[in-house]
Amino acid sequence: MERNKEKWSQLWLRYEKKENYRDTELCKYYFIDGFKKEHPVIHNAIAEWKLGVRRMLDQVVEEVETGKAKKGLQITLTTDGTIKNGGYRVSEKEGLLRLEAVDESGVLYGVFHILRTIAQEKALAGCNELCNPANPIRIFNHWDNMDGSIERGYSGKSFFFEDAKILLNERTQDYARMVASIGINAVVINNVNVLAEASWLVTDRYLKELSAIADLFYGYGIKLFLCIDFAASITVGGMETADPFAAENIHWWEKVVKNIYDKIPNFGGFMIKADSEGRPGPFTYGRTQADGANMFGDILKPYGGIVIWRCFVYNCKQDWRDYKTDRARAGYDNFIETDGNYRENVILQIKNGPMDFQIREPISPLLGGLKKTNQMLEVQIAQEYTGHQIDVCYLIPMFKEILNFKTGCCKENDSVADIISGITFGQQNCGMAAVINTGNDKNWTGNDLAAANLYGFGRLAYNMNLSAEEIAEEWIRMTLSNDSEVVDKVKTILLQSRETYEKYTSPLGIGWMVVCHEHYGPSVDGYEYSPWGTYHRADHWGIGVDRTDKGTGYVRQYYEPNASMYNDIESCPEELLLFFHHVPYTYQLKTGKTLIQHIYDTHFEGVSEVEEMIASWESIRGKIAEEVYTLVRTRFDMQLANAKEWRDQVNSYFYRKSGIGDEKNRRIY
Ligand code: GCW
Repeated sequence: MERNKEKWSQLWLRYEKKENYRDTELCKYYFIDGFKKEHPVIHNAIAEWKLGVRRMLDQVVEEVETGKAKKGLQITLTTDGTIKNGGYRVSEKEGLLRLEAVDESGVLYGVFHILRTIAQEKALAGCNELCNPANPIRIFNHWDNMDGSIERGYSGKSFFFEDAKILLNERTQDYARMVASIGINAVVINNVNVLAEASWLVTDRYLKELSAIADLFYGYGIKLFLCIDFAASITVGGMETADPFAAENIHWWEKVVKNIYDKIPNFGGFMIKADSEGRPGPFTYGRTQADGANMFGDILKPYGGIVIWRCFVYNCKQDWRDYKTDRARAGYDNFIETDGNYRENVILQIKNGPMDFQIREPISPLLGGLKKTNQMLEVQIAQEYTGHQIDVCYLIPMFKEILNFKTGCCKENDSVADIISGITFGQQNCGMAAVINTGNDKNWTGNDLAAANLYGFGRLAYNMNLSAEEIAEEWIRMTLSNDSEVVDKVKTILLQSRETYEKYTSPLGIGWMVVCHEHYGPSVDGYEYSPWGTYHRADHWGIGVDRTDKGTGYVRQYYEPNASMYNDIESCPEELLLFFHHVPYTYQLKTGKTLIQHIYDTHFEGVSEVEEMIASWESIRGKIAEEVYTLVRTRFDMQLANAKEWRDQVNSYFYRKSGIGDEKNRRIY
């Protein structure tokens, strides 16, 4: 098959040839009205248009003079007030396919929209669609290190760095095309843990290469951001202090920032992980998180730069005997009092849950807890805790739940989606971030099916109204096949995969139980006696962390009615039961089952569901590229083995703790 010949996969931009596409005529000619052809973004949009049409419709696209053509694609700069920056309208009338936008990115996204329509074999004739980006900032966070390794990377090495060198090649360009095609407009290329050589990225040692990357990105409407070492003035500059109030520190950064913008005028700004997991930060100097963030905000302001400051600040040297300190509380406790103290160009980036990207967590109470501070949601499509891109775990349904959560911060427009998109508090600097799941593997994401998360995040960040199912279907059609059996079966696999993963791993929101540091495979007590603040507190009587008023009091970080809902075991959503309550094994769930029986049943079900997925995958063999089929099939074997291991360890553990057997007498060890 053709894909074997590719150096790397073209993912959803593979532009497979279409037989019998009806609207071919609409794609023969194009003309540009109002935009400058030489603008890099317009240039790239046209190049993509030509490529897509040549490959899918076997047709050479011709440019004609404005006004001469009566049919074809007309790209128009409009002043239409309904179209926002990065937005577009695509409509067709009497053979004229109009793409209207107010800026170049809108044109690029519009072209990708049309190509997406063709790739899915859908009609262009008669279309009329207005699309505006929901979130101002739609950013990917790479955790790539300069030696080429990737923290939490499950698909090969970095394609940005190798042996302390910056890479820039065809693959970088394909990356930019891919992410632009789904509406991403910002990228951080290096790890938030800025170690050793990476601290030097902000200096002349690397700025030339970085400027070339920024130029390439610019042509695809993407801004380059860098993660910085909070203490770089010490580690790189040789200063005595990184105190945000110290003049020598401030001056050092002023020079650094000026130099960056001299070389990269379009530079986006900094992302900073401070006072977290051993990284330096303002707390070292007795300053607040706001003091630290604002120092950078002030320095970047004259250049239009932005500071993205992470809220992942917690005590990672906890004593497991201490039942009062609660890691879940940390983000809120560390940041809530600084609400309103941040500069306009500072954004707080908040992980979706209060812990750390578990398969099920409540929503971070900081989202909406903060009312006067720019905030951005951070999710993780790198499957650190969700199967390492070996196990299938389509995360878009989870992201939808997060976005739809009603925080209670206002009477209306109080959902996470409203908050991060700027609707609730009128913010401009806000949006969505994802820790990305790519590497230099041929298929970019290790498991081919993991690319659905890559695609899905971008589409969702651009249009939060899309459903997880719509996104899955688009991705399957463009990546695997338009065959209806393939679409249906793969969609079912994807849509059920998160629940399946949840079933065979840790139950009812408790999380963890993973092999330490590695985070793949079961180890029920792996983190139980560790300093990381990640405990399940299982004993002979029951399991779960009491975060109610009687416990750590975490529930009170939510607004009403959520606080009371979580506080009361009766109204607490059952999928989060063990996150909020310490519950006896004999507790009866709404299904009528006891907690212990629920644990047994879900673990057996989880494994059966993986077996069903495998059978379903096997049934589409021959209908999709063999290379993809085989690779995913191999990963399914690994997933099945993993699921069985989880099932047997978790079930045996709880059988041994509780002494209560399985009602159905299945094999427990
Ligand atoms: O999930 C944890 C990871 C760390 C990561 C950290 C973070 C980049 O285990 O590897 O560090 O989160 O988000 O900063």
